[in-house]
Amino acid sequence: MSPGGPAGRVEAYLAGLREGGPMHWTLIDPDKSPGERAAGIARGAVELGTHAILLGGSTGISRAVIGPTSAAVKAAVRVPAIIFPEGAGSLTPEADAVLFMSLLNSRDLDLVIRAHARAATSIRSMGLEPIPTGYVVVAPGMRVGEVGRVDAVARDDPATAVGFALAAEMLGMRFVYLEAGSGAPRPVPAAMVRAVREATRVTLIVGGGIRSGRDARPLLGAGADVLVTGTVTEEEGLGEGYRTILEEVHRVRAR
Ligand code: 1GP
Repeated sequence: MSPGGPAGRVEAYLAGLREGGPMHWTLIDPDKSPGERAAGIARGAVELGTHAILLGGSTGISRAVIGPTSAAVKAAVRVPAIIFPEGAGSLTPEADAVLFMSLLNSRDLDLVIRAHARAATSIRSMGLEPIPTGYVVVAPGMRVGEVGRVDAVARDDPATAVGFALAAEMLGMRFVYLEAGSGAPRPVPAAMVRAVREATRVTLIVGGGIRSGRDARPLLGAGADVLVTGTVTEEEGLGEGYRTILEEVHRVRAR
C-alpha cells in the first residue's frame, strides 16, 4: 500500500471508477455495527453495487473497535475500507485509507488543521493512505455542525459553498465533501451541488439526509461524484431506500 503521495492506490482506484460515472459509498458506524456485523452489511452493500465502505460515526470511536471492524470488513469485501475520522482515536492500520478532512467552515482550528498536524506522523507510519478532502458543512449540519463548531453554509447560499470548494481545490485538495449532517431531514440542495460542480474539478462527495432514490436523483443530476449514506442502512438495513439509491447511481453509470 502506498503511504500517500499525489495519488495512492485507493485514490487511483476511485479515480478510475469516477471515469465511469458517479459512485456510492456506504458509511458504517463501528460502534453500532462492530466486527462481523459490519462485515455482513459490507458484503450485502457490495453485492448491491456500493463502491467503498466508510467507517466512522459522529461520536468518538476507539481503536479497540475500529481496528477489528476494519479487519473484518477487509476480509469480507474487496472494495476499499476508508476511515471517516472524528479524531486520531479512530485511526487504524487495518483500513486502506483515511479521508484526511479539514473541516473548512469550523471555528475550531483543531478541526481545520491542528488535529491533522498531531495525527500526520502516525498516519504515515501506519501506511494509511490519506485522501485530501475539504469538508464543508451545510445547514442544518446536525451533530457534526454542533461538535464541529461550524458556521454552516446556508442552504440558499451556493456562492459560499463554491468559495470553500474552490479554495480547497486551490490548496491542492482533490476531494470536497458537502455534508448536510447525518440524519438531516433533507440533503444538500441540488443547486448548491451544481454550482460547486461547475466551479471545480474536484471529486465531489455529497452526504447527509439521502434516504431514497428520489433523494439521490437530483444530486446525481447536479453532478455529484459520490453519494454517501449511513442512516438509511442503520434504520432500514439494505432495504428499499438503500436499493433505490444504488439503482439511481448505477442507472447513471450505465448511460
Ligand atoms: C454523514 O454524510 C454522512 O456524515 C451520511 O449521512 O447518515 O444522513 O446518510 P446520513
